[in-house]
Amino acid sequence: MNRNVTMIGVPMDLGQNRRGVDMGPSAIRYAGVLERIRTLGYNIEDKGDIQVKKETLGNENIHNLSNLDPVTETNKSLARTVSSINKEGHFPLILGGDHSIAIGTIAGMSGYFDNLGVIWYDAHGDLNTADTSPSGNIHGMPLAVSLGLGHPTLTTINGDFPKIKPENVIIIGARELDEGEKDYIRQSGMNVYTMHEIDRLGMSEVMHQSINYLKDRCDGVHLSLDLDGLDPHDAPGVGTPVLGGLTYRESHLAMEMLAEAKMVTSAEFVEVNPILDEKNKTAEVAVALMGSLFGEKLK
Ligand code: 6HN
Ligand code: MN
Ligand code: MN
Ligand code: MN
Repeated sequence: MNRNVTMIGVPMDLGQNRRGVDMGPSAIRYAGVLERIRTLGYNIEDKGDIQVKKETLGNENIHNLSNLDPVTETNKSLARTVSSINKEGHFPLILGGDHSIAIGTIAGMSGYFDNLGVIWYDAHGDLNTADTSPSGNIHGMPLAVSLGLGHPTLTTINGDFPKIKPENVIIIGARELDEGEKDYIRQSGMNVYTMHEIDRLGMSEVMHQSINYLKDRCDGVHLSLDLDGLDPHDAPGVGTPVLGGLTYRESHLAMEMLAEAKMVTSAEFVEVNPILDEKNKTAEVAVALMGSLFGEKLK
């Protein structure tokens, strides 16, 4: 993996309606992320936080899209920052914030790859558009937006084209999909390992298949890890917990196998909400998983 890592926090909580997830980057820093990754021999630099402009200009909910303006502005600036980290040849490590920030991260990455792969580690599909969303929360939409689906204000961030292709996406850990999301998955043929498949095959086989699949077709891979992919037992500090999730150990194994495969070119860890957490457990889990992703076991 790239030895030069640039870390950015995105204190965003406007993609959903539970306050506190904007403190995620601080909680992850406090849990010792810099030290953890530096110890593994990386040059990691913390570039601080992207500014989140909270003014909503009176447009709190346009077309079932809550806080569209500030979510758009923040993602534009994140996309620019991620793009410049790429230009420098560094690995972007993004700390959330709610999952709406994946819009900016992926938009910033996509220009550097012909076939960017995405591993979406999440209890949810985040494949809603304003038309299918039960909540109007943009954190339930970033994967759809990156595929070019949804409101043009979002899909045109960093260019008017789909940032990724459905066949280059693998969802891992899904167990709460809305009807519109299921329809999209069926018609696009997207690869989804729900908890059912993971129970049947085991995480080792799921990662083995995912890595082989992406290795053949992608020139870069972005890992978008929503902490609610884990079971709420192991990661309680999230806004939309869903029972029956991935364990701490399964998640480590997934990260370790990605480290061995040396294929990940950017990563984000999102949805850590310190207000809903037990001590700083979920942030600590995030940092431990980053340790594995950056090759702790290989040392
Ligand atoms: N996340 N599918 C639900 C919605 O409101 O669209 C939940 C989304 C959760 C999003 O956890 O990043
Ligand atoms: Mn450099
Ligand atoms: Mn989720
Ligand atoms: Mn998510």
